[in-house]
Amino acid sequence: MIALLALSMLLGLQLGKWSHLGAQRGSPALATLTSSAGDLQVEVRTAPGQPPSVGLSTVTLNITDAAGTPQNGLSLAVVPWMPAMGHGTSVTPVVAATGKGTYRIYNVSLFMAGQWELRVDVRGTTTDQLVIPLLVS
Ligand SMILES: [Cu+2]
Repeated sequence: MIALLALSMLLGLQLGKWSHLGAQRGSPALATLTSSAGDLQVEVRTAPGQPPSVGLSTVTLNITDAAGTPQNGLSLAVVPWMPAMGHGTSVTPVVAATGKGTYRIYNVSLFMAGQWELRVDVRGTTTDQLVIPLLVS
């Protein structure tokens, strides 16, 4: 009984630990966007808050082609940008592809409230651009 209790506490701790790593597919998306050239469909989720709050966020992208097929093997270069004030961030985001068309962007430093965008250059099997609006409160 005590072992079971300990196990469930451990599982709870583990789930708590994972939840900050990024929103999961299946939870509601913050936005669904089409790439600039129109070839990619992108679902956007943010963690730990959705919509994001001031501070560090993880942004998860689920990328498919127009037919809904997940797109693996893309290389993403991400620049957080605040258009109204013409500045980015001193922190460089880190991108990790986790398969099934999922890309996690860590270290997105949204250090002010207001309208930001993530400017994403896509290279690989296709060349395209994403502009992802993020309203930070
Ligand atoms: Cu600003």
